[in-house]
Amino acid sequence: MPDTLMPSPAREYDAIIIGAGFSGLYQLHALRDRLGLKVRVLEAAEGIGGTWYWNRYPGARCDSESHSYCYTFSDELLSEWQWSERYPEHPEIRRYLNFVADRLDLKRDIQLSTRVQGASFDAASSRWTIRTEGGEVFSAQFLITAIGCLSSANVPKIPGLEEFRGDWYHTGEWPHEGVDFTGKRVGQIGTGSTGIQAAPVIASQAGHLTVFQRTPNYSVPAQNGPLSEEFKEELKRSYDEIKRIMRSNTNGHPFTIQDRSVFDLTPEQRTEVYEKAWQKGGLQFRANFRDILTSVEANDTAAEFIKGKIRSIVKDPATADKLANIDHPYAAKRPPIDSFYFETFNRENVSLEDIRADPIDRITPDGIRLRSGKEIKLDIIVFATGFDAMTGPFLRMDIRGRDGLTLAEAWEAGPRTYLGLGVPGFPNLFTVTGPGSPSVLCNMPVAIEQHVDWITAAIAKMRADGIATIEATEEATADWVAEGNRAAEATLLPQASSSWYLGANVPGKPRVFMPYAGGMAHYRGICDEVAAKGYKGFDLAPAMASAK
Ligand code: NA7
Repeated sequence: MPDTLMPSPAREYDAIIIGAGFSGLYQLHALRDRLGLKVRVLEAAEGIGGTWYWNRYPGARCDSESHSYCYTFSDELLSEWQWSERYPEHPEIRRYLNFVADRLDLKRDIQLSTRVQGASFDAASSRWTIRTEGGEVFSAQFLITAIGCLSSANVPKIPGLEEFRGDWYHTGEWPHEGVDFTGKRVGQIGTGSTGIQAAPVIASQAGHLTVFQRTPNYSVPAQNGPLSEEFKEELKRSYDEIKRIMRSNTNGHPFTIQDRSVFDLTPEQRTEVYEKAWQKGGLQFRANFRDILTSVEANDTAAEFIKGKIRSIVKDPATADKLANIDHPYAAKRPPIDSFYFETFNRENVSLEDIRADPIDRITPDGIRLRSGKEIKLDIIVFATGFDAMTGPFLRMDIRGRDGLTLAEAWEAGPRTYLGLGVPGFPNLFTVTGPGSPSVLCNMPVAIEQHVDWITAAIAKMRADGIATIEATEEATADWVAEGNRAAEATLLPQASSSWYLGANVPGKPRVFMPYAGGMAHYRGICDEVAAKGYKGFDLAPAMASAK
């Protein structure tokens, strides 16, 4: 290494955190302000916010309810911030994260516009060397990834894109100045949560919107709206109870899954329950029965109800057929919630192309041509095509553990972690909401707080006991991967063959169910037990013994 690239003393840290979204901000606060560590956050973007820095597409808002989509570790933060709507829109979430960063004086330790190119572990010093694309080098005992699960945009390699004469955008890298759709012919590829949020807003501005649908999707109305003063007052009174529910249930949301089977009710009673849930709106729809995600027969009742709704909303029967021709159980893919998505197809200026029946052949200079030869002329293409989820953000960096082992090699057949927190061969690397943890199956701030608290406690313990390295063992990792598969197989989640949970949306990606499906509360108990048993499943090595 040339001398100029040697880490200077000023660049020596106890911990380097990659990412300044929900995870990175809290991890910085926890390590710096609770443990007194010297910490730096490296963030690729020009501002903080993580997911919400990048996702500024029309209609982008969170599917978790605002009062649950925030930190709960500080009562002061909770009482000083007020959300305006049931589901927060992207600018409000950025305002919130900036409020937190200012309130906790975090920005002085966050280095923006700094993309990490790679990191390597040196067994002799038990430290990580972190390199940025700008050529800076940092050294730290701990490397903590707070890089988000959905931060690596997936732009499909459709032939001809480079010849397209119009403009194109990926929803996850949306221009800050916005896009003017007025009078434009817009093609939107993708009908996941993003596409379902974006289509109604784009349609309201565009000359014409064509939605290219590969896999039809369920959606339930969000029933979004401003929060009433009564609700805000009630919230103040009941926050302790809400926190308790969020931290003790399966999915980290402020509601519990009801302990009754679909078949405890008559068909008429069931329909009444679903109708009420539809009117109430939101992800809570799936929480009405305990067996929706475990029994195909139970799931069918919810699926049929939603398909019936689609047919009753969409006036053109052929379009309704295409939208309701859904091939997977309800909520086996991440279930979207929407504001007038199906209603959008009743507009004169909106059409739907079923690209499962007639796939995209190529992008032409003037639009998109389907295999049948039909060409749709377009001025703008919007890729609402999702992300290389969970592993993508890791593998676009060159992370090397012991003996030069790359993470790409270690994860060749899919991600292998212990608890989604550590990787064998990569000592002192902590992965906030990493693959193998509940992460995206949980309301994210709850999953993040649990991980940050666990990591912080582990580091505090290491410091107290003079431990230099912590490293997941191969054996514990193999057991955890098996447990992850068992937990997924106990649900209907793996049955959605096109799901990004399985990596199926990215050609060539190993098909492994990536998040832990055993439930957040259960997972929290496992993590607590691991810690209580002296970090069982991790090798802890004192300074001299850490160079294996
Ligand atoms: P998703 O849920 O991965 O959805 C992406 C959509 O794009 C989905 O309908 C895909 O169809 C479609 N897609 C992807 N690649 C292609 C190609 N090559 N051709 C046609 N259509 C394609 O991403 P989102 O951004 O909507 O949501 C991600 C998460 O963000 C969401 O689940 C929430 O957790 C928040 P497919 O289903 O693969 O057939």
